Amino acid sequence: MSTKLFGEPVQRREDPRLLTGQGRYVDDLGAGALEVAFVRSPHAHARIRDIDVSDALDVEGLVAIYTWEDLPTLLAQPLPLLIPHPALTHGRTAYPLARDVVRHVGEPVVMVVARDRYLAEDVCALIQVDYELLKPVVGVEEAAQSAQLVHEDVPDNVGAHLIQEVPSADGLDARELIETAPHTLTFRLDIERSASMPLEGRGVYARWDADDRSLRVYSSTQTSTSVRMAIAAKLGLPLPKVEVIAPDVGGGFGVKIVHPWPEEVLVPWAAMLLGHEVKWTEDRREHFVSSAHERAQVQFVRVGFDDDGRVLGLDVNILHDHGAYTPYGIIVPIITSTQLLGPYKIGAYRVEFSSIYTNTVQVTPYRGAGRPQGVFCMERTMDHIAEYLGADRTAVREINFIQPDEFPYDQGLIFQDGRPLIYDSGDYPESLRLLKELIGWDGFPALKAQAAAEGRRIGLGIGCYVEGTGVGPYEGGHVQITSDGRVHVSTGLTSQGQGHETVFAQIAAAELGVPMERVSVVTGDTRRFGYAVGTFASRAAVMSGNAIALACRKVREKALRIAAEALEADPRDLEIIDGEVRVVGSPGASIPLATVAVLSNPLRYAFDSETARATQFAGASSFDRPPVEAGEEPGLEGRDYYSPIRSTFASGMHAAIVETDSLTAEIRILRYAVVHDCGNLINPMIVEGQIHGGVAQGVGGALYERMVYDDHGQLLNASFMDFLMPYATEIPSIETAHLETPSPLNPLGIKGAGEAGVIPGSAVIASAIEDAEGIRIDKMPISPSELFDLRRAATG
Ligand code: MCN
Repeated sequence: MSTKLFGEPVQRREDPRLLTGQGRYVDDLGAGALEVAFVRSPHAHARIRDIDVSDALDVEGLVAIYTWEDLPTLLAQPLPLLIPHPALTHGRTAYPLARDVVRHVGEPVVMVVARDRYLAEDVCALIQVDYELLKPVVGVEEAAQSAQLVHEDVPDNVGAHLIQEVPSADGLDARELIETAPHTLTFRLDIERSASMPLEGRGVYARWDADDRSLRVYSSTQTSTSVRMAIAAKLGLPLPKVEVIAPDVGGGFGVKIVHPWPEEVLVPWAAMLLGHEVKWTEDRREHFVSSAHERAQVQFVRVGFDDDGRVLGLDVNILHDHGAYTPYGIIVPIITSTQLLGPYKIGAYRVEFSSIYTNTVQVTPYRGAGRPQGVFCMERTMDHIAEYLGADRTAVREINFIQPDEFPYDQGLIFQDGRPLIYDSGDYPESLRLLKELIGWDGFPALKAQAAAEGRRIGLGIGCYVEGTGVGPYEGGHVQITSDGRVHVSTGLTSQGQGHETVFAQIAAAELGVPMERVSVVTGDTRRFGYAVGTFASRAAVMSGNAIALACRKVREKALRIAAEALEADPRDLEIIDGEVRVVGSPGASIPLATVAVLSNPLRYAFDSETARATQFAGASSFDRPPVEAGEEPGLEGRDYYSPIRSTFASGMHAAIVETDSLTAEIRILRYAVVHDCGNLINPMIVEGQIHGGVAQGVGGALYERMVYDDHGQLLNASFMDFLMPYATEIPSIETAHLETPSPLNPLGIKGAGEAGVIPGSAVIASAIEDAEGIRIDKMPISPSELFDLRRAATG
């Protein structure tokens, strides 16, 4: 492979389109479609006694009103539980429209279809739902002790309970080792609820072709292939009669991987039933109360360690707030418990979690997916050990690091993909060295003393993580070179802003030896590629990147074979440069890939795109066209799949310097440094952009963002007026250094990068505030008023 494009900071080719308003999002489509609005539950827990639509029926422009009772049998079932797990003994999912009980504010109860959204909303306001109020269960600790049940048949509100244990090399368990350790610490950590907040909410637009009995659905989804399967199954249609397309998607951050959302099956169903285009666009309040949240965990930690800070035993007990339903299984607490150990090898580990139902919005993965909570746990542990021993925080980390010569390193756990959690490669001591250099770790005490002399409080924090990325089972790529020499690449997974059009074109151009301008990329369109898993778990680069590279290699081989015949050369003597197949060392002997594409098809036509005329090539008459040989396929195209034996593990370390105002307790980030290792970089500029976006979300999670529920299960801050997201002004410029330890598991040696930036945010900021203030920070996010209260409590 030519390395010219692979690894280059190529500008994102999608940006001119997206930044100048040329993007095509779901709501840009379907002018003239009927529009949908939902009556959603205003109560956190209630039984539906009656739904009275009589006042709504006379509204001019109303087309249809549907409740659960109107749904056909397949649609009237609960939505699928996507990732079952033996520990999830009481998995529960919602009905597309509530059947008899609503379990969180925002649950859809009635669907209204009208001429436009305004009318649909007016109709919703006239529908009377009679509710019998039930006592809501709010707060994970309250739920774990409450006699009140979210689901009548789920005792103690416990959906899942799982213990994983990794004994020490000599067979001792974590609790034994903690009991006998020279030092022990016990503490509690809290992380509040937050959520993905993509600029574009969810949205669905469906067209039914009654003659063809086929559906075309546009959805703002992270997985068009799975939405397609769900629609076909739920609406009783053959798969080939359903097409699902993810057009431009304005961010997903995890929430759009859930499938099908109720709206994704209800809107196409209405389109079929009404024989008319139908669409629904989520509004912001709906996104707050009707999609999904994450984070929300309470963790009880007990750790035993020696005089040097070496961890001998770690015992973590996690209460995970799962909200009302578990459509995505227990992936989040599984990731927390298995990824928590980060770059460290510890004596023995025990982790236990209980996944608890509450009458709040359901919890599914949000960028980082359980890792920010795990890293908060492990990194707080490292800081607390250092504080106890009076040791440098980096020294305690270093002594626990897995060393470069210990890879592959088996953590002895089972990862989210059901496979052993084995780290493939990394160099944690070198990452730390780079980070300390970047942030000026060793010089910080002098800076701090100087600031103190000026009456200012500054603190330095650190956070390290390892992140399983590129989760299987597979992804595919298709590559076609047409007779104009253009290269058409498609892969089934979707894009939400990660820059896939650019990086996949870089890979294809580098593999095929063609200029990048000749390569076009399509993602998330089941018409072009029908098999895919989706975009989550920082997997697109590893999975589709490698699949596209493999497909390119097939096409390249075929091109060389055909060209060798035409040039009367040995394929081994050929190279492809600038879209031309050349005989190495004979500059005159060459043939353009465009011509090879013509030769690859027995028809041997070349279409001139300017005159729209077909030209018969190389004197081939209609009588002497060669046959398609056995084992051969016409066309210069190829398809391949990449399916890894297990995930690959990226890693990184962040450091931040914060200043806390000595009067107001306002918290300001002065510097933020990142060392990141995602194996070989396809595009360093894109990876940096991903890190910057992630860090911004990490800062949001550490200092601003939280879902505030009252005791009635009402979300009090369900708008951007009250849910504080950081502006650009709150995000410091981010200093980044890359380390590249290639993954030995995949042909391109890459690991994922899409979530990395967000993962250690809370850990790093907590560490820095603690350093500035000398007060334990064990609960995030933290606001100035909370810091102020902590100060007061500390000084009595
Ligand atoms: N990349 C690279 N070299 C590597 C690894 C990655 O150049 N060694 C590039 C990739 O080619 C891709 C980007 O970095 O352009 C992220 O790659 P990857 O880590 O494979 O992540 P995915 O593409 O699978 O994206 C998913 C990931 C997740 S899980 C969330 S959540 C997330 C994220 O990416 N949501 C995002 N980044 C987002 N960025 C935007 N703008 N919007 C979202 O919704």
